[in-house]
Amino acid sequence: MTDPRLETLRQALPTLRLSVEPSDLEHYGRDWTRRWTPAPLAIAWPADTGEVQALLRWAHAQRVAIVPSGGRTGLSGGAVAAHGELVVSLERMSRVLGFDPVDRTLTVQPGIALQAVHDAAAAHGLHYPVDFGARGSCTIGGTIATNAGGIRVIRYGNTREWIAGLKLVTGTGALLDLNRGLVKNSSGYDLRHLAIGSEGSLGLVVEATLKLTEPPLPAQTLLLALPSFEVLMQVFAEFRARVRLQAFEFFTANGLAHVVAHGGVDPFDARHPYYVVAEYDAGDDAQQAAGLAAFEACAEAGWVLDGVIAQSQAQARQLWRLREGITEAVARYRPYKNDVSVRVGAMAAFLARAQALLGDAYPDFEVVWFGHIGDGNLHINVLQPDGSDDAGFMRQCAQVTGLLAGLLAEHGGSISAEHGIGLVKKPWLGSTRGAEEIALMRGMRAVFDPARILNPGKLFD
Ligand code: 2HG
Ligand code: ZN
Repeated sequence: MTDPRLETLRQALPTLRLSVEPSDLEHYGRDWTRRWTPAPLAIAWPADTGEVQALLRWAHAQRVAIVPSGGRTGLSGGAVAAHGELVVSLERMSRVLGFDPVDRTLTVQPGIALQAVHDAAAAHGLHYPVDFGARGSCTIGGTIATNAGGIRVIRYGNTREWIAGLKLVTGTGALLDLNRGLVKNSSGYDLRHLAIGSEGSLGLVVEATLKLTEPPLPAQTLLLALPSFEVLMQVFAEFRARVRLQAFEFFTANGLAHVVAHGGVDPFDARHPYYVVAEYDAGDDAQQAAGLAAFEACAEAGWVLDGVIAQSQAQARQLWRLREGITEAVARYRPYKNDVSVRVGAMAAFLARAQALLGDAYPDFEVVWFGHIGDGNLHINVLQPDGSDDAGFMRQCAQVTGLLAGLLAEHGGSISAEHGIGLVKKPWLGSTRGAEEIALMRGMRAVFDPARILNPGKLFD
C-alpha cells in the first residue's frame, strides 16, 4: 500500500478494511457497462456508519474522489471508478436493522440485496414491491441512488414511493437523518427526495427505512404475440380497462430469439413481431373471468396472433424469463443502451419515430427493443457487431443518441427513465433538464459536497 494518501487513511482509520489487490480493483471498479477500464486507487469496505463518516471526513480533507459501490449492476456507468477514485463498497453493511409492524417498515443497511429485502418483508407477511431482474445482486443503496423502477412500477411506482426515511452521509462526513419514517412531515424541504436518484453525488446512504405493503393478490401471467406496436397499445388499453395490472412488459422477436438461444422456452410455433408479458390480479373468480374476457376481446378484435395463459407458477416463471432474460442474453455483445421515457400516451408516436430514426442510423447493427409499457419506458439495446472497433461503435452510438435526445425533447421525454445518467448519458442531460435546472443541481451538489469528492464526473461536471 504505497500511495501516501492511503497511509494517511490507515492512520485515520486503522480498523478500515482496504485493498489494492489488482483483482479487487478490477472487480469493484466497474459496473455492467463494461466500457471503461477500471483504475481505482483502492477499495474500502466500511463496517458501519461511523466508518463511513470517518472515511468521508478523510476524503474531504485529502480531496480524494469517492465512488460509492453497491451491487454494480448499473447500466449507466454510475459505479465505474476509472480515474484513481477510492471505491467505497457497502457490501459489509447488509443487515436488516429492524421491522416495525405498526408502521409497516423495514430498516436496512444499504448493502442488502433487493432479493433479501423481499425475503425479509415476506418473513413478516408483507411485501416490498420494487422489483426487477437484477434483484439477486443489486443493493438497496443502489436502487435508491438511481430511483430504480422495474417491472412493477405500473402498480406500485418507483423506489421513491417506498422510502420512509434515509440516513445519508454527506461529502463532509455529516450524518443526516432524513424524514425518520414519518408519514406526514410538512416542515420544509424534503432532502430525502433530493438524495433519491442523486447517483451518489450528494451523499452515501447508510441506512434506509422502507415502506412495506400487503403481498399482492395471486396473479395470472400471460404471454401474447402481437402484430404491431399500435395494436400492442390497444391491447394495453383493453386490459387496463378490465383488470388490475401488476405488470405489462413488451419485447420483440429478436429479443426473444436471444433469450431462447440462452435456454429460454418459446411456447409458440412461429415467431411474431411483438410480445407482451402481462400479469394481473386474479385472486377470485370474478378477476379471473375479467382477465379472460380481456383476452377474448383482444382475440375477437383480431389483435392477438397467439397467446398462452400460464397454468402453473413454473410456467409463469418460464414466460417471465423471456422478458427478464434479455439483458443477460445480449450482454456478450456489450450493447449500447438507451433507457428512455415519454408519457404513456405518447409511446406509440414516439416509438414509430424512434424506430425509423434508428433504422436509418443503424442499418448494420442489430437493435433490441423492449420495456415497460405502462410506464412509457423503452429500452433500446444496440448490439455491437463481433469484431467491430470499440471506439467507432461508441462514436456512432453517441451520434445517434444525440438524434434520439432531440426526438425525446420534442416529445417531452427523458434520456434516462430508470438507469440514471452516470457517465453514459451525461452529454445529453440537457435534453431532459433545462439549463437553469442543471445550474441549480450543481449548486445543490456544492452544498452537500463542497470538495467535489462524491462520484465526480457522473451525472454532470
Ligand atoms: C430491464 O427492464 C432493465 O430489464 C434492463 O431495466 C434494461 O438491459 C436493459 O437495457
Ligand atoms: Zn427496465
